[in-house]
Amino acid sequence: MWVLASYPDGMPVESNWRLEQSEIESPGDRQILARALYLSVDPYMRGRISAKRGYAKGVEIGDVMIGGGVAEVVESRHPKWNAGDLIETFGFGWQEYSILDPETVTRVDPNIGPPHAWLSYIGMPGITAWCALNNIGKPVEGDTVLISAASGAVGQVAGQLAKVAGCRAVAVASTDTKLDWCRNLGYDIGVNYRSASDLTKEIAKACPDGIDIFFDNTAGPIHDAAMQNLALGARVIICGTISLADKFEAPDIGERFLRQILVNRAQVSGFLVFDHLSHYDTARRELADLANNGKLQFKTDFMDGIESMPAAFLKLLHSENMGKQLVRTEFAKGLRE
Ligand code: NAP
Ligand code: FER
Repeated sequence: MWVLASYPDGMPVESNWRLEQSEIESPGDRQILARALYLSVDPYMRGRISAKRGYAKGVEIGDVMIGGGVAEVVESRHPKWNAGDLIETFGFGWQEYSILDPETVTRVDPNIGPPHAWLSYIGMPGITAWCALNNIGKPVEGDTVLISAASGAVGQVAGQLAKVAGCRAVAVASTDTKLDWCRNLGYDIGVNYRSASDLTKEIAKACPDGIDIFFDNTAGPIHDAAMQNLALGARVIICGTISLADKFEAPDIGERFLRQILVNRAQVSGFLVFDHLSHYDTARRELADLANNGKLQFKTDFMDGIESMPAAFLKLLHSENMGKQLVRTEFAKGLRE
């Protein structure tokens, strides 16, 4: 199991975690013991290991690192669960075995999608894309939707859902390879934020009628450039702030966009997927239908072995993942991917 060894000072590094061995314990009454098949690494984890954060859900030094996973039940002391059942839970932790309270887990039905997909396009990231776009963005046919981290777990789905809604989808990503993948997914055009000499102008060129929905996964300079290209009545979804990963503890100082918001009567909304629990089933069903009908493509980036957890997480913060980053354990051998 990986425990938090120290809080990061700026950008997290591998030595912020420590790999420890421990005995596999037995489940208590009405509990289950499960072994990991796939473990998820997600950008939100940066916030949970911030020394500054000090809020209840943060990870303490010496605690097992938090994280979601898809796992197989190996022992059950709960009447509704049997060895061999597959589960998905947000509360698995960076470890191979976990004792869980079944009230906190979702049953994985492999007929809806392959087990790993429950952590990606029919799991938290896909549901984030669905809820943020539909419930906050409220797309209208013909809208221009600009999406940052466009080739990532959330971005891939958001771009394709924008196209399903009849919108023009504009990708922002770090490399031309990622932008080529976005074009493959159906995005109309892409902007490489690293090679652009003037990002505000590049976005203006890609969005000649302005941005109706800005699906912001990054904050930082991409946010600054997009905010200067809003259309009348724009909806700005603040979904993620990953570009701040190396300065999480410092105030986010930069330009202000109150004039742009006022003049365009734009709405800026913070989004958290956990506020949308009542939409999870609908979102999952729609995403699974699209995928099963060949209308939703998705790339997953697998690393193997529990030892890879910190490295896999750091790939996200350094833009090195190609699609949803997961860690696969030896127990996942033979599963449909
Ligand atoms: P992801 O996009 O698969 O991976 C992270 C991506 O962030 C990287 O591949 C990289 O893409 C981009 N990135 C990293 N550093 C950056 C920087 N300095 N500037 C610009 N882009 C940078 O991860 P994900 O799971 O789909 O999450 C995407 C965003 O959604 C995150 O901000 C996450 O916190 C947010 N999210 C929010 C919720 C919620 O409920 N609010 C739920 C899930 C996810 P490039 O190669 O394009 O740079
Ligand atoms: C995320 C970014 C931020 C995320 C959650 C948060 C689930 C915020 C969590 C909190 O403050 O409770 O990607 O994904």
